[in-house]
Amino acid sequence: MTDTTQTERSLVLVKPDGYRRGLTGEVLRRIEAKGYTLAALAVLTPTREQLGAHYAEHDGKPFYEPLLEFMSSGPVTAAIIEGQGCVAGFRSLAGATDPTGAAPGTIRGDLGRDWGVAVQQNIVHGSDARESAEQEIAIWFPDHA
Ligand code: DAT
Ligand code: MG
Repeated sequence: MTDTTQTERSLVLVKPDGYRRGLTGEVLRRIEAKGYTLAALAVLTPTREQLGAHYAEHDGKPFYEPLLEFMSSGPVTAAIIEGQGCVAGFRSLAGATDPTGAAPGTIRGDLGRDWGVAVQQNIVHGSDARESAEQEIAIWFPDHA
């Protein structure tokens, strides 16, 4: 079980589709409304190097190249969020990977849909474990690693 006595961090990205659609504020609003703290915030267009490190686990999969192409197509908003249980908590706020079937009430369920590219444009990324969160923070916010 998660150790709830220890504050943890997670790495959130509002992906290029979310940024382009002006949904950064809505995503940050939901994070703050849940009670998590914004510890760092940046708008940047990801480099190939950052994306290669961030999505290393998917290297070789059929969707890897299109994913990197999409993720480098424009600015993203990157955030470090903080709070007990925030890694699992943000995954819960984000909803299932495929926005078509993601539950209503979640970011992906309320705001995402299939735009002809299946699950690719699903608005947000959130770390899936404490360890990956710390690895991802080092990629996007080396000053906060
Ligand atoms: P998540 O973002 O929910 O952690 P993931 O780590 O399995 O999901 O995949 C990373 C991203 O890659 C995901 O947000 C969208 C894209 N992706 C995953 N599976 C895909 C698929 N079958 N086809 C196209 N894109 C996919
Ligand atoms: Mg993932």
